[in-house]
Amino acid sequence: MTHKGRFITVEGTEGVGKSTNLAFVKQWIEAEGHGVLVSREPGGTPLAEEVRELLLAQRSEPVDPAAELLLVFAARAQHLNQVIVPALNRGEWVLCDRFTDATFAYQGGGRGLDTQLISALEQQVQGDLRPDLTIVLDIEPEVGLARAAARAELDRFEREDIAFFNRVRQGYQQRIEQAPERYVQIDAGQPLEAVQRDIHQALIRLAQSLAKPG
Ligand code: Z5A
Repeated sequence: MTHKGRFITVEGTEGVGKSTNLAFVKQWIEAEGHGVLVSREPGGTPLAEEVRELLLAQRSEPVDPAAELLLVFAARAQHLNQVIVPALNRGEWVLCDRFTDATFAYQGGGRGLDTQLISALEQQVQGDLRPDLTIVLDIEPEVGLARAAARAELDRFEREDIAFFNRVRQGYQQRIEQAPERYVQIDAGQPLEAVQRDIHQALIRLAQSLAKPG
């Protein structure tokens, strides 16, 4: 699949600062003179936002990991085809709060599902579409959870134990090791100013690579 716009995703464990830094990346893209569409996963369309509510709601019935995985990809298929691909085809940049790396990290690492199954669904739903750049904000899960807990009522994922989030964090590490050229990992435990300085450097490198002929 070829597209004219660029696709940037921001990832990490809970409370790592994705929302805070998404605004910073959006400003940079606009300053570079590009139109930008900001979205999130799960979500990004009315139907996909309904699926998000299903996924995040605290419930007494245990949620089967395979059911969780398929709901995530159901929302993604809708989001991709209704929002992301049309925006990229219009030449806009798409900036997304989480995408399929979160599925590898949460459903693969956290829940222990087979990553080959996740790869098969990724190929089925996305074809060859992958982000041009993924910013992975990395933090000790304890620190991120404390930030998230200070802010709002915990959702179904945020109630998981530290071992779960350590596996999620490892899941992100494995993704980075498999295709390091697509990722930039940033120490999100630093003061915000230092985090944004590092993100800015990564964006400059992306702009330089896009400016190269071929
Ligand atoms: N999920 C999944 O399982 N599989 C999938 O494929 C996908 C998702 C796509 C919803 O995601 C859930 O969906 C998610 C995984 C699952 N698990 N949960 N929960 P979400 O992205 O909506 O949820 P989240 O990870 O909890 O995001 P969040 O709570 O919005 O956190 P955040 O955006 O990363 O953090 P923030 O709001 O920008 O910052 C948190 C606080 O820290 C805030 O008060 C900031 O002011 C503060 N902050 C930020 N940076 C700093 C620094 N550097 N220093 C100090 N304080 C800071």
